[in-house]
Formats: sequence, C-alpha cells, structure tokens
Amino acid sequence: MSMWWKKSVVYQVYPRSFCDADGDGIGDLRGIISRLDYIRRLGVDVIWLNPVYASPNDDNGYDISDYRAIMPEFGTMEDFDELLAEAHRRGLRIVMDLVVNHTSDEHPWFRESRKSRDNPYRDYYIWREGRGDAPPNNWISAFSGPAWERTEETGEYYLHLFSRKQPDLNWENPAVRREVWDIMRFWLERGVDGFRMDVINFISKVPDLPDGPGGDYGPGCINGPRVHEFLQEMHREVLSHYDVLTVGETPGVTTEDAVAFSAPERGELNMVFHFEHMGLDGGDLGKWSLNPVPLPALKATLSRWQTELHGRGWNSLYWNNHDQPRVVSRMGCDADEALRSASAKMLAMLLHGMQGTPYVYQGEELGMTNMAFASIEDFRDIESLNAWHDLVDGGVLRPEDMLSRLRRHSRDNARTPMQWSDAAHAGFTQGTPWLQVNPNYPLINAERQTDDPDSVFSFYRRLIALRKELDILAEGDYRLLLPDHPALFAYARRWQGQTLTVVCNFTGEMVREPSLPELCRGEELLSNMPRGTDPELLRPYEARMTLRRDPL
Ligand code: TEU
Repeated sequence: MSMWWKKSVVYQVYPRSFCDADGDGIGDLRGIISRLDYIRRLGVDVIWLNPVYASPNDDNGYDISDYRAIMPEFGTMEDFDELLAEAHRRGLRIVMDLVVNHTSDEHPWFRESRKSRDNPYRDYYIWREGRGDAPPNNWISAFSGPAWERTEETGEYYLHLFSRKQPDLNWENPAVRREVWDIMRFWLERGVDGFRMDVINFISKVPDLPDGPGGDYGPGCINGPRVHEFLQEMHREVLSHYDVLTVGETPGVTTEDAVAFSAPERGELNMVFHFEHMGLDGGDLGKWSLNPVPLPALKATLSRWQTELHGRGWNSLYWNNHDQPRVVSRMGCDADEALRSASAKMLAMLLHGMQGTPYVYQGEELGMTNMAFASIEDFRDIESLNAWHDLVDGGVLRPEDMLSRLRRHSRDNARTPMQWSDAAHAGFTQGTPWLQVNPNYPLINAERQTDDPDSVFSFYRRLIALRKELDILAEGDYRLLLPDHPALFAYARRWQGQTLTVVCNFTGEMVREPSLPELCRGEELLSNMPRGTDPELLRPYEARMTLRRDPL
C-alpha cells in the first residue's frame, strides 16, 4: 500500500451546515457538489463527510437508523454517487464517517432487540438487570444523566454512552462485527476512500461493566480489553483489501495507545484523533470552563505527540472539528479584524508545519469564529441543551454564567452555517437556516477571501501546497525550540541535512528574542506579515517558516 495519506490534507465537511441547494435551510449533497471546485482550489485531496445516513437526528446524524440509506434532508443515493464521481473527477477522495459504537434506537436491530429477552437481535446490544430500582452501574452518559435506560418490554436496561437514542452495540457478539464489515464493504464497493471511525476505542467494554470512579464510564469502555483484536480482525476481513484512509476518533488515548492503533505493522488504523490538546482548557465542570489554553502545556503536549509517534505511528493534526469551538476564538484573537486574520494564520502555520495528516474543518480556512449566541433558545446541540438542563435547572450555575460557557465551548460554535458570501444567510441557503448564521459573515466569507492573496484562505492554500512540495514536512523529525519561552511556540523539523523552522508568537504582545535571527536564517517559505525592521522582534501573532540547507 502506498500510504498516500501521509502527504494528504483532509477537508472536513459537516453537510448540515455546508451548503443548501434546495432551500430547506439544511445543507445537502447537491450543495456539496456545487462547492467541490472551492474545496479543490484549497489544494486538499481528501474530504471527510460527517454522517450522511438515515437518522432521526437526535445527535445530528450520529444516531443512524439505516447504514445503507442517505438522510432524505441530504438527498438520495443517486446524489451521493454523483458527489463521489464529481469528487473523483477532481482528484478528491471521499472518506465517510463510520458510527458503529452505537446505532439509533430507531434502527431495526434495536426495535427488535428491545422486544424480548429471547429476540434474535437481543444480543446486538448491551442489556443488563438493574440493581434494585437503580441502573446496573454508575456510568454517566457523555450527554448527561445515567448511561442506562430501562425499557418497559422486559424491565432490563440498555447501555448508551451517548444519548438514550444511541444504544451501544455489543461487539462481543460476532454477528454484530460481521454486520459492521458488511456495511463497510457496501460503501467501499461504491467507491469511497476510507473511514473516520466514531469513538472507535469505545467498542470493547470491560465484560462485567464495573462501577467507574465518580460515575465516569471511562475506564470500563475506553481502550477496552478486546479493542485491538476487533480492529485487527476488521483490518484482516475488510480494510486490507482496499487502499483507503482510516482514522479512529479516540478520546482518552495516550501516545502509547496511539502507536498501538497506528503502527503499520500491527494492521489496525492509519492514524487516530487524540484529544489531549483539546482538554487543556477544561476545568471543574469539564469542558464548561472559562480557562484559557495554557501555552506551556500546549507546547509540551503537541511536542510529545510529535516525538513519540515519529517513526512508530502516524499523527493526525487538527485544531477544529464539528465538536470543538473555533480555534481562532479559542487560542487566537477574534476581537479585532487584523489580529483575527494574523492569529488564524499563525495557528494554521503552527499545525501545518508538523508531522502527520492535517485536517481542516469547514470555515477554518476563512478564520471563522465562535458565535455570540444570545440565549439558550439559539442552541440546537443535544450536548449543550442537556448540559444547560443539568447545570442551570439543576441550580449549579446562573443562566448568564452558563451562557458565557456555552458561547466559549458549545459544539454549535462549529456548526453555524458556512459563510460563502455577503448575500442573505451568508449564501448558505435561500430558506431559513437550521442554525443561525454568524452575523460577522459580511466581513468573514469565502467570496472576499478566495482571490485575496493576503487572506486566511490564501495562507491555508500556500501551507497545503508546501506539504506537497517539501518532503521534509511529511518526513522530518521534530524538536521543540525555546521550550521554556512563555510567548513563543517554535520548533525545527530536520530531514536529509535540511532544517525547516517554525516560529510563532502565540500572544497579542510584541516579543523580543535575541536568537531569532539565527533561528530564522535561510530561505523564508512563508510568513503572516511582511518582515519588520528589527530582526529580533516578533509582532503580535507573527509567524514565520524558514528552510535552510544545513542542520540546526
Ligand atoms: O464524539 C465523541 C466524543 O468523545 C464526544 O464526547 C464529543 O467529543 C463531545 O462532543 C465532547 O464534548 C463523537 C462525534 O464526533 C460526536 O459528534 C458525537 O456526538 C459522538 O461521537 C456520538 O456519536
């Protein structure tokens, strides 16, 4: 296998919010087709589509009721085939979301399973007796409340790590694993180019489902005892027969776990998404904190992932996805137009200079920002709505306090419609958008940026082109420079006697650094502002990438 994905850049499309062709306010497949040239222009070579399967949309498509059908709001199977053909015609591959830790409770398997203890589908899911009137154990769902739901039919409880409309599949049952392989073959035979596998390290549960510390379900299901066996089996049965990209979404993994998932000789996955750098601004209330991302921890974390996977596994590189707030608001500055543009570019350079496969989430290439949602009525995400119920109705936080936390971290920040132009609804739809458009769209939109050489879009385009031009970006090793510097994030990549250096000012302050002229010696590949007169000075969010022909 060619490992083509080592030099690829992936663009993530959240279909509900990307482009609406039929005016119902919901993005769709024909909308994506109409924007393929835009995606191609960015220079990426792979598209990851969030789930497009039939779903009651309790969790925006992550609750699937038919794995072989397209969600009617998004279009038809003919539309899908056309999307695939049109993408391939432009040299773009398409990776699907594979959501098989759980199904929808409206999936026919679950409708059967719940009927009786001896139903042939009973064992497709995880059923247990309660403990008296209490659930079988103390696990809490990722979306608040117990991870168990009792059904009237038999009085037993089923496990759901996410919402109660997302019952967990029982991977101990070989029939379930065969069903999953069949679904994968169905899409691979249609021509898709790989899978992003939703919470794939949750599929193996500790058999006796023990209580967790503090009600957390983590230890009982994350990286469970059979997870590597299941993935190796899936690879043998299905993936090894296709030349595709696979990326596991794996919350709670360490670098050692990631090596085990991604080392090529183990035959599991190509790479995984870890969450260590996404958890650094968490606090007492988990993700609902108002803490800034601490730079020293960010440097240490990303650097550890670079060095510990080098030559052993493979990294995926991301700042954003449909579950995370916008990175320019989170780690840059969105208060002022010049700083927004500078910091979005700085963050892009920092990530795209590293080793791994970079992922760009729709709108990130424009520097799209978080949204100043006015009230809880404006949110649609089940995680945010349930957390509000828990924390506000539960009396833990005042409404204004929770609102400011949701504005900072709600998943809906990532899901506001793509900003195409300054036309009504940012050119996303002719109808009423399912989630409000960010009012900053007249300023931040694709039409303004695609032909502007100084735009965030053009900067991403240049970074993506560099990955194709310079092997050092895919192959080079990694060394953190100025490790203790409180404002700069700088590193060197080395390969075949060359050195590529990235120096980023992570702050809104001027920074003087005497070693700068030496660190930035060589050919300047890219910077986010014209060079200043003082070579020891970096301006707010200034970022530079240089290449020299000797080792540093
Ligand atoms: O997310 C998995 C996950 O770990 C969630 O807890 C997620 O990170 C959460 O949003 C954190 O606040 C995946 C999908 O990416 C997400 O959209 C789904 O809701 C979830 O699985 C269930 O399928």
